[in-house]
Amino acid sequence: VEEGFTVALIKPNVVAEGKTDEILAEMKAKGIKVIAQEQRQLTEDEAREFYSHLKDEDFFEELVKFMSSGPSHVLVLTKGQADDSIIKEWRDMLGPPAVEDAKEQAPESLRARFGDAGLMNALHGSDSKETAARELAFFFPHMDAPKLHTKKKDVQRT
Ligand code: YYY
Ligand code: MG
Repeated sequence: VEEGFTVALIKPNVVAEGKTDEILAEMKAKGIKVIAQEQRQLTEDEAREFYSHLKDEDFFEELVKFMSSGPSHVLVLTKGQADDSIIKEWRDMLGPPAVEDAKEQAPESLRARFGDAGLMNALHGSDSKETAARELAFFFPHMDAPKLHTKKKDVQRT
């Protein structure tokens, strides 16, 4: 990949609340560009696969139900930089995973501002370069990561 990227999800609670455009505007204000995006409702099986690393957690089934409860907005994000700094930058914008912690520790963060409670933390961001590549393949299988540049005419750009 010539430009570092991360995979973000605006989760079903936020899409249902009609906050998608507001969050897209915040991304733009921070200089983040959207390489690809799609509104998509995960099936329970897809949610299980997406969060398969959490399958032994006691909250797993609840997480699967929530993530498949309505459409999510799936995004591939970049700042056009060659390195992977967008991964950490986006996660810093998200704040801590638990909404209660986000409100206490990072009140300006997106999870503090858009999260509901607990699991319903509004947004996802890939946690590493490897995860970003796996998640890109999961959501946009035609966008083979090393060929991102040559394939981008295939996907919606904003
Ligand atoms: O990557 P991130 O979303 O920040 O956290 P993960 O540890 O990957 O957890 C994924 C997902 O699971 C999180 O967004 C909410 C939920 N979750 C939870 O409800 N309770 C926890 N103790 C940990 C995670
Ligand atoms: Mg994670």
